[in-house]
Amino acid sequence: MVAEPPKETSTSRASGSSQIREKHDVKGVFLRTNLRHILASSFLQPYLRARPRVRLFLSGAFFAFALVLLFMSLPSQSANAQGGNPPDQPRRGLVYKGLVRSNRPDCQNGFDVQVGKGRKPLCTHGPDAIPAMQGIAETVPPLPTDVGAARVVCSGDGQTGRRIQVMYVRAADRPDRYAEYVNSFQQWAAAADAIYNNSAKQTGGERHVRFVHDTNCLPIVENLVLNPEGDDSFVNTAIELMNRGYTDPDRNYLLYVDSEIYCGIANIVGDDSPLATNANNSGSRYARVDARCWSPWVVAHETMHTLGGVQMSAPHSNGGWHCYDESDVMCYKDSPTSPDMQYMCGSTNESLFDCNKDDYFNTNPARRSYLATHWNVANSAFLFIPTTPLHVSSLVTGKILAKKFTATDTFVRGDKVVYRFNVQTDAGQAVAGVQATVQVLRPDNSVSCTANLTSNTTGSVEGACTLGRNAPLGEWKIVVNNLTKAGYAFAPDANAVHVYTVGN
Ligand SMILES: [Ca+2]
Ligand SMILES: [Ca+2]
Ligand SMILES: [Ca+2]
Ligand SMILES: [Zn+2]
Repeated sequence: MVAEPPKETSTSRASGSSQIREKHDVKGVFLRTNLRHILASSFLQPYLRARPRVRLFLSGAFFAFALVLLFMSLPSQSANAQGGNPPDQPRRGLVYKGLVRSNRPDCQNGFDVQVGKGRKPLCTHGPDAIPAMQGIAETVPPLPTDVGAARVVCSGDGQTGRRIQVMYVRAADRPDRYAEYVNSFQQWAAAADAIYNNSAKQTGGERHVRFVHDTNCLPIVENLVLNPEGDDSFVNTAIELMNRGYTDPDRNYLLYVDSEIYCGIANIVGDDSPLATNANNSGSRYARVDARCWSPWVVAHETMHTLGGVQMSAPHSNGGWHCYDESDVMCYKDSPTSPDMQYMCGSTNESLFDCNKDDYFNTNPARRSYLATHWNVANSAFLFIPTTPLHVSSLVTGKILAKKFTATDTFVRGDKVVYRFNVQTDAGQAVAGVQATVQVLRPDNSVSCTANLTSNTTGSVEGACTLGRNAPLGEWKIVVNNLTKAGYAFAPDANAVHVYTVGN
């Protein structure tokens, strides 16, 4: 059957709709003719008689009333929704169980995660939908084992300070897949770290995630078993983790949860202060990534939330703790009412943070710009700029005889003890301009001399300490206590101490 184009002539009487069209199109008196007769004694009468301005008001009121009727009559798609939560869409990882619309100012447009009496609720923007690129409905398979790729950038002892603790979390009624996946968890963490660092490089900087790691720079993955209900909702997971002591303010927790409920969901707090006291600059926050979304991209997205991106005051905030200036890990249309995406950066930026570096991450923000005056995750205490380890080498003592340095470890009272050492990297490369703090200690470890010296162009440092007439006899020590230079860190070892003897 071929649809007939609507006729524009007054001869058409084929159907009611063409009749209305004809009258409306031809004469423009549609309301005054047919409908007025039909509705002559209806509730629309006052509307029809009213003046235009009142008519406008009445039509607005009628429209609103009709919307309410329409909404009430919907065969509740939102049967699962509670307290005005959006409808669940489990296939997309959108589950709102246990979340309560927040009215707290630091959780604007978000949800309270009510973690029990006497505890301040946590905040979340809600579940993140499975991204198109993830595009699967099952557990992500493990990666080929590659210890090299699983390493992260080492930071200090792997324990102290603000760090992200990686955890494998499963409910007691789920099979244990720790051994099968532990290397993959490390690899996804390391690849998420690359997203942070590649984003820093865009502004000439360097930033790595400070993970809890072992001496081989492999992130330590804790293996935690929850009650059977512990994985059922974000609030259950948070409560059980808190009850079990995962509340260290120096830790944010990256939870690889062996469940298919969510894609990812995480805590965030509304605090856009640029200061180190920003609430997002300390723990303990939870970033939960479920098995359908185990990937660097989702790990990067959820951990970024726990570090405070994207604040509602950001220039391109979409009003839901994300952004609309794509391409960007943190930007997506997270609700039908959020602004449409604007493609201001190329598609390669989809695996990088902050298109144009103006909303939440910039290692070098312009003076007075938004990120110079508001919370900038590049300044997070959970991130760090790696430093090159500096070592002391060839620390020796000696005397100057005939203007020449002669090495010796034996001295008498009144001697001028000259010491020398080199400053170098792990690779043995000399480093100039390093500030060195040196102490000369008596046999009882009391301080005889202290000096602040600087390495010369060949990385060499020289100092001296003269022995007094009453200098105690025995074993003395030269100790290099610190080496400082931007981009480097002192790595003390046995080479930083030298022992010599003072005798008669
Ligand atoms: Ca369960
Ligand atoms: Ca995006
Ligand atoms: Ca941006
Ligand atoms: Zn998100």
